[in-house]
Amino acid sequence: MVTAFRFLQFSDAHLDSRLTGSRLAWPMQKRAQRIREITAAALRACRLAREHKVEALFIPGDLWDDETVSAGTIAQLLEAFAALDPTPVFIAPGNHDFCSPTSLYNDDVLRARDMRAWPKNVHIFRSPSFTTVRHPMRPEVTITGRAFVQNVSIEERLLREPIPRPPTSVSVLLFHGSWIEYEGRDRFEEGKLFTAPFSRAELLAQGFSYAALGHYHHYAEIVDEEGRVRAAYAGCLAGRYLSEAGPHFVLLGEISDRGIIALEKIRVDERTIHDVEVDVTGADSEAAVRERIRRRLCECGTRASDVVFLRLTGRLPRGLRASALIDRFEHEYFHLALVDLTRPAYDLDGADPRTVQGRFIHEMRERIARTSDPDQRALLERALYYGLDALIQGKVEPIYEE
Ligand SMILES: [Mn+2]
Repeated sequence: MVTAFRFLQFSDAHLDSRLTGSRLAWPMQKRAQRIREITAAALRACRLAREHKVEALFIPGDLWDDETVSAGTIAQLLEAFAALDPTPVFIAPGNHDFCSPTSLYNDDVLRARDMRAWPKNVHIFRSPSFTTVRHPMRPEVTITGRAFVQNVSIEERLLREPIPRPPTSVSVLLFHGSWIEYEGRDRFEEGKLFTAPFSRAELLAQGFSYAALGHYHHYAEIVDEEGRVRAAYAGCLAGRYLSEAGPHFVLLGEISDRGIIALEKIRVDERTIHDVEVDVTGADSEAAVRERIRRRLCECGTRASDVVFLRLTGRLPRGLRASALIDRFEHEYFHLALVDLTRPAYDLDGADPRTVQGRFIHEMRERIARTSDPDQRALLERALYYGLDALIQGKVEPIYEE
């Protein structure tokens, strides 16, 4: 029986990622602040490793975004890792922080930029093939990993064939890739690479004590037949996009020769992104609409430091504009983004069929009912409301576009 081995795991910090093109529509200043906060969260995670006296820090990839990461951020990271010496840090580069001759994992590149070299307590898995190293202080513990060497999708099933390694009582795998049974919200995100796919069965057949996984951005675990956790994605370090709504973690774990005996989730970011939908149908005044929004935000557990993505749906009383109703809420959060999907509460059923308006409603609703294509249907619905705006209010504004 070996003494339990303690580790800290985090991944997918995506340091200095741009945060542009997000549905959260970060204003420039808050975006800059958020980018700094994510770096601070990574440094806090490194401090946690020391506070909890772990024996290793495991980072299964996407530590930074290669195209945008600054020298200043890398310098802070290198200092934080060096401060952990002699505790080793193991890094398996992912698709966003791939390890190439021109990447920041190369000491020559750092030197050319007048930066310090990688600290000696950091082990980077630089080869695209699996290699295994022994823990410097715990020879009964092995760590196996590989590197992405460019940001391209790998179709090959890398975990299909057994990975050769010496027999030991505790074996850890660091792996960056797509677990095919993963169900988190970022799985089908636009632009998300499906890469180095593997199944639960393939991973379990490898027989590692534990696999620290990277690539997907929500916590997810793979459990064996005995109910023991055999692999986990810590998820991203801090939320940046709508698909990253919810809490994010660093993992503090303990492994014995029986496998994982403890795995604790620790938050290092004070903000949570919330995806909140409020149906305003039936709220017949400005005050009633506001009250409904307030109640829903409260139910969702939102706090002042959080980021809120607010979707308003349903029928809004005529003359009320959603954007005018939420100004008060905007100031209550670090950031609030509104998507107004409401339609005016026109009485579609009660329209008189002898009037132009009544015939227009009837004709448009028939066309909508005959359409099975969702895009065509959405277009016809918008046309119905633009037409009614013209007929009833005598004024048309482009307000029904998403
Ligand atoms: Mn990735």
